[in-house]
Amino acid sequence: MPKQTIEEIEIIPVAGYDSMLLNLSGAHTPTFSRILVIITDNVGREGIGEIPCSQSILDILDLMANPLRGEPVENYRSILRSLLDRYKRHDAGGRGLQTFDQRTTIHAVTAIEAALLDLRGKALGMPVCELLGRGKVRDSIPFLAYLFFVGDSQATEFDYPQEVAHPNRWQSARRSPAMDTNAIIEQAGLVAETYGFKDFKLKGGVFAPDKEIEAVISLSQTFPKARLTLDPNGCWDLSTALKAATQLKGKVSYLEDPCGAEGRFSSREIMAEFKQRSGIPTATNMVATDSRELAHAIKQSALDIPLADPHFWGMEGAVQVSSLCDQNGLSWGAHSNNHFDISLAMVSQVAAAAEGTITAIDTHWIWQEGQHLTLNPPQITDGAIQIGNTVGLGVEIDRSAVEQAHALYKRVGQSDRDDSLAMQGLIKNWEFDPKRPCMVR
Ligand code: GKR
Ligand code: MG
Repeated sequence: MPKQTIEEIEIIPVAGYDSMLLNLSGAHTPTFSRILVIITDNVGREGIGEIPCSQSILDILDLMANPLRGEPVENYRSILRSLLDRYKRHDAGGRGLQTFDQRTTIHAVTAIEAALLDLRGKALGMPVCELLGRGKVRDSIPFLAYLFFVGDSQATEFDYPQEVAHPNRWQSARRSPAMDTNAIIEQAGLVAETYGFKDFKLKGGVFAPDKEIEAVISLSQTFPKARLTLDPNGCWDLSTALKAATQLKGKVSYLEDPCGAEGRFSSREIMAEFKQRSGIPTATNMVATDSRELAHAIKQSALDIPLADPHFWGMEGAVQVSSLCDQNGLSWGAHSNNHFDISLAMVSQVAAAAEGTITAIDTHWIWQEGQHLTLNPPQITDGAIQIGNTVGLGVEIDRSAVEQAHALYKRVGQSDRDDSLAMQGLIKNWEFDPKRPCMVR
């Protein structure tokens, strides 16, 4: 049999529509951008990867792509290792202070990893999860309902999509403002009805802590059986987080990044103190984002649930985190940003191979569903995605949808995410402050 080799690599920035979702970084603009990497092998099979978009990732992918042509796909591990070694200096500054991870190399390499794993799986007739870690561990992947306060986009000059006439009750509601507890409860009800979620996460870092705590308490009363969490992205100081903990104990299953670095103390030291004094388990996508940070977090007992998003850990890297979790009595979870269906398939395959206990996986999909880039997007039913008999990532690219999403990207003309732009439409001259909720100015 001839070797499977890399024939062609396409790097395609794409955009999709979004709601005015509020978070510590500001407000989501009407569109979000992602990068697709499509690798074609010597018999014409296509492997796909999807990652967040930035100009620096696009530039580095251009550098990485050319030398890969003609390489055997089965050497994907050494290909990925040498790319990481060669370009790791670009990530030396870490993830940055925003709610989203701003590294370059790890994202670029993950896009190539996903596409190569997809190709390998297709050639071997097996799902990607069988190629990761110790193979498939589970078939059913639980996801959570990711609730957001939503700004009044009509009060700004930005042109957000309006879907009020959509036949689906959730999709007709998701672009409308949601600025108080009642609106969050309504959101939770609609997504639970549509997708069957049993877990809810509220994005905090928007209003003063009391208002967000009130919303979570109300969620716990309305959905007494649900697992709940709140994520203020580290903007509370330790004393605020501990006060919140007394009100939320018994109502949340864990708190995500309730606090962060403070004065002379590191984020992991403060999280450890919070965890010990509050007795509430902690999760993070901010303070344990690479092996060295994770090792410190484990040594200091700062953490119960590392949210090992494969987009910034790599797919195999995220599965390795799950083994570490299993050996250290932690649970594994994954973080998300706005994404299309290819990322949903990537995360599902990684979670299928994750060892030990996993917590329901984050996804922004509820805000995007309907904008598919594949012919067969994964479906969330009963709060979960079933792996079933997938081959590769289990999705096939929809070329015409990708063309349209690329045309939208070109029309928007913005590759890097900047939530301060739309936020300034709500609050004049608004500036990011990692220690102040975005509506508190
Ligand atoms: O989509 O606005 C957002 C979130 O705040 C995102 O940027 C975070 O990276 O979902 C993320 C989180 O869990 O922190
Ligand atoms: Mg988070």
